[in-house]
Amino acid sequence: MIRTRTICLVAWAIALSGVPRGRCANIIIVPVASDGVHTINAANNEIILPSGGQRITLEIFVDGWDPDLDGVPTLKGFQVVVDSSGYTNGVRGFLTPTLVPCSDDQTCIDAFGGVCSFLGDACTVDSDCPFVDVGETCEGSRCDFPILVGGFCEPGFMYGGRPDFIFPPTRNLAAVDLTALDFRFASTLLDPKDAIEDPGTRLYVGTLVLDVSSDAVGRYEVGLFPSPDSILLQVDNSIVQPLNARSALVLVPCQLNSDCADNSVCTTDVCAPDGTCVNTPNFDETVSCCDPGTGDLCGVPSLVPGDFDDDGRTDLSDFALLQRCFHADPPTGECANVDVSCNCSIDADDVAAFVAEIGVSR
Ligand SMILES: [Ca+2]
Ligand SMILES: [Ca+2]
Ligand SMILES: [Ca+2]
Ligand SMILES: [Ca+2]
Repeated sequence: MIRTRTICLVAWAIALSGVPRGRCANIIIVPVASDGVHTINAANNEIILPSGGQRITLEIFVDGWDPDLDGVPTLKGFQVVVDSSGYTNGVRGFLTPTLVPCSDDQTCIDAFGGVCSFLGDACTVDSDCPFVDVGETCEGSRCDFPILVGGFCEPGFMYGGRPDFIFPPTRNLAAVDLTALDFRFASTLLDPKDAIEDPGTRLYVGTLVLDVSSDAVGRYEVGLFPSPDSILLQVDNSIVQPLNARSALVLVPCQLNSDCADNSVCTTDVCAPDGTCVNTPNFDETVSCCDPGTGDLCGVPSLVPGDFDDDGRTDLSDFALLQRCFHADPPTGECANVDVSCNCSIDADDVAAFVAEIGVSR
């Protein structure tokens, strides 16, 4: 993410004269609404909720694929992939796609916005449109989640009827893949001659509806994967580079230090004046690890995480030691520095942490 931004800034710096400053291809997900009390800090791209238990709406936009606005290149397709890894980034609670039970599309339009009408390219036979009436067409969330089964309104959708929707609604092939939590929004124009000039403003590509759990405290991130997961496709089939991706933030501020409890006695939990939690280790991480349940100290951290034999590489010889030490709780002797997650237990979390370090040489 940071690397992408840097390239983008360099591109601006090179294109010094005659070019609108600060323009670059962007995808951004913006918090726009909540069904409860909230404020939106646009500068931080953050929605602030006094408490969890709310349904929030976020919208995805793209812009900037033609920085000098001279009509070249034009855009004929896109794919934007949501990064859900920050849905659990708070101290407690989580974000999750909103599930609204439904038996027809109108329920979903009522819940999430959009419009149903009897105009346009409506379905003509019942089997084509199990959740709407023959002759009806709906733009927005459909009663089609899980995909093709229905039962819930799609929590990720494109509302093609919006005036700022990127492509002419009847002249593009659009789909939102909701089969994984990293929702994937994609569309391509049916006729390349319709390719879109950069208007110099943000254009809408999709909507995401999330529930903030009632116990939520802390700051969560709703990310977008940069290139190559997300792409803007030019009419000549080349990909716009660089592509800057900007996340939305969801903050449920803490009120008390007890709001920041992280189930570890190895950290001191403080609610900072700005409503964010700070969980500071209360032991010296450079000399020992700590059991979060008891506070007992154990072992020693490896100088480089995963490089247990300290030869500068994290490789299979280190993995062999990790296998020998599995369930050595607390780790001692040759296992003393094998506790990658530093919680006085050698288990699956250490394997995951180790795998993340494989092949890293410093
Ligand atoms: Ca241009
Ligand atoms: Ca703690
Ligand atoms: Ca090693
Ligand atoms: Ca561990």
